[in-house]
Amino acid sequence: MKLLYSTTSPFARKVRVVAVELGVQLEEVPVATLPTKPDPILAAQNPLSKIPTLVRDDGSVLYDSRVICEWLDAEAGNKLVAASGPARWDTLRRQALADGIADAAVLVRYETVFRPEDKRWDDWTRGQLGKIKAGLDALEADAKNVGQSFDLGHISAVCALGYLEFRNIVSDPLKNRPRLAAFLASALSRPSVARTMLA
Ligand SMILES: N[C@@H](CCC(=O)N[C@@H](CS)C(=O)NCC(=O)O)C(=O)O
Repeated sequence: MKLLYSTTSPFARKVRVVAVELGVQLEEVPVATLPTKPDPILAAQNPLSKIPTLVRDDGSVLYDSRVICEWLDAEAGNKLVAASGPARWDTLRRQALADGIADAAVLVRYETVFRPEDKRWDDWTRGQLGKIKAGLDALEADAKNVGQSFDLGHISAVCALGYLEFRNIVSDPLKNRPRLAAFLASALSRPSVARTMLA
């Protein structure tokens, strides 16, 4: 199976971490992802020209990190997302929270780096930064029982935090968030996390 990805994407990293956790081999194919200039290889597989996009061995395609991660996990027997019950919804809610932080962070980057300077909208950026701060506070409140489990929600949190630090979207997202700092330190000892650092 081929994963269309970039080494800088927090969403593609979710899939890469999940693949290592589940012991699934993916052929990683780097593609460019500027919203203003779709990569033709990516556009041919995904009408939205977004990564991650997974091309399965039979040629069929899955896209959006949530769909790809859930499919990989279902194939492996629900190791990272419970098949049903409260644990499933807790995991998926944490994934939505972490992905929402990453979405806001990617929007901040597009606004502050790629949008022409005279068209930038500070209130928009401030609004996205507000979502990131509130999201981080919620993750901190959530980060109980550090190191006891590592499911798709935790993986999503690692990838969102990694992106904030990698792109320096907010200064020191772990400051005054001790549980989140302990969670990330513990996650970094996992090969899946260490091997997929954004670059
Ligand atoms: N909800 C999507 C978000 C994917 C996403 O935003 N990917 C970005 C890169 S980090 C992208 O492909 N951007 C290119 C574009 O928007 O055209 C997911 O979870 O896969």
